[in-house]
Amino acid sequence: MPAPTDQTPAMTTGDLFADHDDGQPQRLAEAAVLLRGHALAFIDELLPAIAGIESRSPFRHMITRGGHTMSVALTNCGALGWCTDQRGYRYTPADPLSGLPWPAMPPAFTRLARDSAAQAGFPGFLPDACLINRYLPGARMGLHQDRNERDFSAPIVSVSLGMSATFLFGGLKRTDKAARLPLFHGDVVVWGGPDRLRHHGILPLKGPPHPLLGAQRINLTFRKAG
Ligand code: MD6
Ligand code: FE
Repeated sequence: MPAPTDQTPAMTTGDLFADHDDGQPQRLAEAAVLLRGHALAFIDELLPAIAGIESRSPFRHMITRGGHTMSVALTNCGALGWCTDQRGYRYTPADPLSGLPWPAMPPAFTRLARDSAAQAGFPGFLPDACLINRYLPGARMGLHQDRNERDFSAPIVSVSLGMSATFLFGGLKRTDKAARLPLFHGDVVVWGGPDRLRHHGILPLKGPPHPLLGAQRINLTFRKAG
């Protein structure tokens, strides 16, 4: 039995999300797959790329359509970036803070997203948008659907870095009971097809700081938005 590491899920989540630490994709639903640790092979490229993006388009707390300040801070890269203000949610070609285009999608991001999608059964995925969410302890993401993209036929690829978090994986109806799935540094979730509009969220971030990233979790969410 190997020593537990931050790649090893705690065995508290029942059979569906049990500790199959065998490098194989875990099927979460018909068209939703968890690739444990799949981003670790890219980590030396991802972290400097995030620093470069952040230097041009810093993390900021946006205001939701309902007028609440998000606990998660976000930035974007790629041709389109996800934004919210009191007028609502949309994708924009420019960072509203600077008026400049969002930073370009780093090649390592594109490769990771494409490779992850292909492993999950979605070959040829070419994202034009990467939303980068930063959670500090206590930050959370309420149950939501990702439905601001033009076409729902492309999957979403979601990469977790840093502190562990509990992902809520719900159904197509907001009131469907959500499963809880622990996500660890390097994990990648891909979903599309019939699961593309599932509700999902993140419980308030808590727990020990991550050895490499400290007291934060960073989530990269790749979409084809335009
Ligand atoms: C997060 N993720 O993991 C937030 N959306 O911090 C998302 O909102 C998300 O992980 C669509 C598909 C996968 C996701
Ligand atoms: Fe989402």
